[in-house]
Amino acid sequence: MGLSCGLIGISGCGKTTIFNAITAAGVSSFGVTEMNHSIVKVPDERFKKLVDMYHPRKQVPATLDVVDIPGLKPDGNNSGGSGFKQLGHIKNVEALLHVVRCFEDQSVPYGYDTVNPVRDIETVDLELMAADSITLKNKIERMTKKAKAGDKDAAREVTICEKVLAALEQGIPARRQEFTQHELNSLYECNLVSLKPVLYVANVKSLDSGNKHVAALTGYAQNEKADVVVISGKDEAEISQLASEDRPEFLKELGLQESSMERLLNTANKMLKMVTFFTVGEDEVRAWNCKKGDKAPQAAGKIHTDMEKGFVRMEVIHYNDLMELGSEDAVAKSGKQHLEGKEYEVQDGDIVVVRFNKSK
Ligand SMILES: Nc1nc2c(ncn2[C@@H]2O[C@H](COP(=O)(O)OP(=O)(O)O)[C@@H](O)[C@H]2O)c(=O)[nH]1
Ligand SMILES: [Mg+2]
Repeated sequence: MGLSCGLIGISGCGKTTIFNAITAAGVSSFGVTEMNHSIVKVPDERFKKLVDMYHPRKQVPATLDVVDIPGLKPDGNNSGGSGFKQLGHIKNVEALLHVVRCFEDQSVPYGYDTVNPVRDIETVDLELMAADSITLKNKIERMTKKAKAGDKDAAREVTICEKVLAALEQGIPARRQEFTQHELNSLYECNLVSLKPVLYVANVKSLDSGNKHVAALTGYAQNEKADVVVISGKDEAEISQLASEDRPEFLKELGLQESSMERLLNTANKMLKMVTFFTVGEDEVRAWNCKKGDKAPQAAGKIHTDMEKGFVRMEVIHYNDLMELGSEDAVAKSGKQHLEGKEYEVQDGDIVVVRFNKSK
């Protein structure tokens, strides 16, 4: 399963347009209430090279789930947690691509008279925080009852939730609060939406430098150590509809080396600390994703749950060594193949074989 990202932002900021640019889906921009969903292949040079080397019968690149979550309409009445009717969809994604309108165009309807990225981000964050407040209050209520019955763990959970709630009430989204690992574990089941990592997408009319809205957004994002990707949504959505061989020329005209999708995905992968590893062979070359720090059995579990349960060991060579030395045999002879156990952290570019006991 791929990683999932949700496009969020105020109605009219360009989410659907950017969804089209990323997925080349060609979805109508005016179906405001429709939720669009697409699975996109993550572009990866290494994957292509492995396919060239093995000529497998089947090739499966890593994928990313992209969801276009219908937005928030600013009507001055959005602070009660009701703006995002689609909140459930936000709960289901692992990362948020927050699209921020940075283009001025009176002809494109928008809830506000002016363009103001910081105001827009704060409006959306208020919504996310309102939803989290409800989640936390519910948990506090449940845990308080247990605590009264003498459950010490529940009492500690109440303390943690109250701390987060107090900070939310001061306007600090959970992702900007500091937590110990213990606190994070305790909050895990709450699935707080304001804790999800955010990548800001500045939607501009043209990629010329000197857009003051982009500058404001970038300044804001720096404060929370978030990344910003600048996209000319409309132009790139149009380019994504062209035949793939024609796209590079038009991208070049915009002054771009790679498409917005590639820039977005690369930045999102970095933000989410994703690790790509591979399985190779004549049958199949396949790319997999896990999180940085995942141990070998967890990573093997992405391939098959049996591999996690019955994990014995992992045989690993690195992509770079394979490319440098030309074959698996050569890598093995050079002593660069290694056998790893349950404590091994899978590295980006690892090519693995999992040995495991089949469950009965
Ligand atoms: N001028 C201009 N219009 C854009 C740009 N991006 C999107 N739009 C237009 O803005 C309108 C709203 O975009 P849409 O993607 O539907 O926004 P959503 O409500 O966030 O999904 C559409 O009419 C788009 O054509 C842009 O970069 N420049
Ligand atoms: Mg839309």
